[in-house]
Amino acid sequence: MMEEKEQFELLDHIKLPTDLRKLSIEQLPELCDELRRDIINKVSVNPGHLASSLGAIEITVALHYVFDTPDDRIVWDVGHQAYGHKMLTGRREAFCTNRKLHGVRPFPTPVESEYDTFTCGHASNSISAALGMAVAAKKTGQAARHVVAVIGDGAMSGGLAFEGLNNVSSTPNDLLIVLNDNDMSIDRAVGGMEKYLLYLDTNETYNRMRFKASQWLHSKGYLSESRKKGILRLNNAIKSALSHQQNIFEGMNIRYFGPFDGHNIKEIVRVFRQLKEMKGPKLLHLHTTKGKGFEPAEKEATIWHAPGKFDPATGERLTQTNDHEPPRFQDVFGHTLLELARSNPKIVGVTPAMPTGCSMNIMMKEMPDRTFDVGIAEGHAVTFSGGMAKDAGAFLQHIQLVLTARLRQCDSRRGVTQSAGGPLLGSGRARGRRWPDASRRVRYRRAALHPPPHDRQSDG
Ligand SMILES: Cc1ncc(C[n+]2csc(CCOP(=O)(O)OP(=O)(O)O)c2C)c(N)n1
Repeated sequence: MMEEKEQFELLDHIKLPTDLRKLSIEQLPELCDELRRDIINKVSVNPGHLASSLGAIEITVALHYVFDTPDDRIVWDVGHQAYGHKMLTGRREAFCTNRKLHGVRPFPTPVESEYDTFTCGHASNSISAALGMAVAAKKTGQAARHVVAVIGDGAMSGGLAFEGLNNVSSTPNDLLIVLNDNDMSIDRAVGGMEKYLLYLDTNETYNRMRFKASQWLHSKGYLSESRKKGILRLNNAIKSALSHQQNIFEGMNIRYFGPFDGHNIKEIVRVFRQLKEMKGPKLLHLHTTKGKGFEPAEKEATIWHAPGKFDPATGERLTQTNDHEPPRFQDVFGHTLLELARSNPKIVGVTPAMPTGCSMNIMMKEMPDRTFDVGIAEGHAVTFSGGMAKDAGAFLQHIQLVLTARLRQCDSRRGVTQSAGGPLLGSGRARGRRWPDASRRVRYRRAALHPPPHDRQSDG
């Protein structure tokens, strides 16, 4: 299929965010539509991640509209939602080379652009990196610089994100954390944090009232920095009393705002402008739809996370069925795992947020009680498996991880396999040495795969 060269009234004139900032706020909804259509067209012929970028369009446009990028810093988490960001920051023409050798890289990286503030690829690191930048800005006399971390609800389930939040709460900084909450990881997001965010949504009226009240106090000059903390504490106490639950972010001295509609571009711009001027760490909770604006992706976000080629007009996926091709490594493993689990009741499956990507969904369907999606938490996945293996006498735990993300659990594996005594079996997917993004290259294969005793790993 030939790539369709659609003309765009606004987007065609935007080479860099400085062009975007010349538009009126009234023009932004149209720009968002154009950017969405352009991404859909381009990804349909040159496959990559789709649904996450479509869901983050308004956040992307609003950030570059309100903040003075690249001097202000936007730190993306994972980076698979940053196609809009790449298109608005000088890489639109070259985007047809996305994920190709020497082409545009799949995730943001400072090697490619000054607008890419940090190397992305693996989840949950944006808060830590952004906090480091916020502290560095103060140390280097650039106190006016704003730093924003953009993190998905899936990535927020990762331990590293919690470590970042913990440090944000105790280090003086003006960081803004944007929580892009679409209820999805690659598969449906899981875990206590996810349920907690859902609860926060249900307190929308309270949160809106509080935001308006704080705006009013601020405009009247009643909200001095010294008074803010006291008011925040009072707010928390009232909210906790009303809801019988503490706001986890505010409990950590990170001011919480939201949830707002993450597709209402005018509202997000307004909120960003207000938060930009606010001192201290704050978190803005935006509710978005993964795959927004492309019906098939909205309906089946997991498939459309990275759908391969497709027809943008009909939404039909153009998967090549070549009978001569060998089956995918992860599918062989998924079927084998199920077969083994049927004959050995001691086998369980543990996956850190990759049931579909690593084909553990095959076992999940038949044995939901013996499979565990633990969220984006590689270290936890391994240690949790070790605990089970030790006390439930399970001989074989099958943990599925993306190979390169396994580096996050190397240390855990050693401790676990020693105490569990029984074998752990891991499998993962990997890219080649020449893959255009460093986070997915298997340069560290040896470190990731070298097995401690009783630990067998394989990769494909
Ligand atoms: C450490 C690590 N584990 C697993 C992955 C695989 N992975 C890529 S994107 C993703 C889901 C991220 O969900 P979220 O942050 O909510 O973003 P969304 O796609 O929903 O916009 C996962 C699990 C990864 N990139 N890094």
